[in-house]
Amino acid sequence: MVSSGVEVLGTTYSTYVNRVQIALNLKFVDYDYIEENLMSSKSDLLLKSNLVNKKVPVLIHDDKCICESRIIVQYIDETWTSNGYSILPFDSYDRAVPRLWAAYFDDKWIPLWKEVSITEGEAKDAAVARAVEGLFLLDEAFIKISNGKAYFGGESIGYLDIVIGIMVNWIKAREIKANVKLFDKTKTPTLVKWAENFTSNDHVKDVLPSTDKAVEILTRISSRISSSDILLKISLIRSCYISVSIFILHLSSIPEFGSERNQLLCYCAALVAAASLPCLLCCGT
Ligand SMILES: N[C@@H](CCC(=O)N[C@@H](CS)C(=O)NCC(=O)O)C(=O)O
Repeated sequence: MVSSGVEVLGTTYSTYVNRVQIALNLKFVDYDYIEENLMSSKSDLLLKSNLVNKKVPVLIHDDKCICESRIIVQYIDETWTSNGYSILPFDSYDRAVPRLWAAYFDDKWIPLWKEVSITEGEAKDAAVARAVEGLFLLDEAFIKISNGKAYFGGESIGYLDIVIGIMVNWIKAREIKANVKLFDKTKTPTLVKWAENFTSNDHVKDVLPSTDKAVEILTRISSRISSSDILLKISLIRSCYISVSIFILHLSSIPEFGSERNQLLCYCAALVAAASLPCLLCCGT
């Protein structure tokens, strides 16, 4: 590793932070990791280094702060050009393609994945079908982009591998938790093979939590939420106020609040007459 005056503000088990860690590994850049405890108050360092949304990851390089995981990965690639290999291709069209699919993944697919975790019954079946359809699109994209090689980046891990790959074990964990099939060998065979290649890569395997660990974390989050850490009290009838609240919880990266919906609905039934809904219950208040 090359000593480089680099710090990463992160939080444990953040997929977005993992993107940055993998990119730094690929470039053999040494860095200091600073853990942010997002459950308590954010540090002054985080507040002043990410003025846009105060989220991790933040890369601090020679007193410059770079935010947003995808932007950070590109920054790393463009800054340490002589380390390792190029994460994004040189040709501008070849760069545009993985960027487009990365935007698709973050903006369109991740919300589908979250929907799988917060819906039940027919709504869940529909969410799973749409998520699988999304993976099918990615499988087709993989065939075109990878040119028959192991990764979206070709012979080695590239930008799109990093953006999507950090979710592999979480997707598998969600399959176990929600008893659904998302990575399907019959529907998306190349993507299933790619997922194996990615998670076993030396630059990646120590960064990502194992699937078992991810299951443990998802279980911990849902039991914490069902014991009323963060509950959105909702009525059976969805009002626009409730939709807005759910939307904001999604934006705030609180993906698990709805997974106990059945229980929530029972819990809320008693409240419907007494209180205005929605109402956010956070740590008992
Ligand atoms: N779009 C951002 C998302 C980063 C993000 O959501 N980070 C979460 C941790 S996984 C966070 O800092 N949450 C704190 C908050 O929402 O205030 C990125 O790609 O870096």
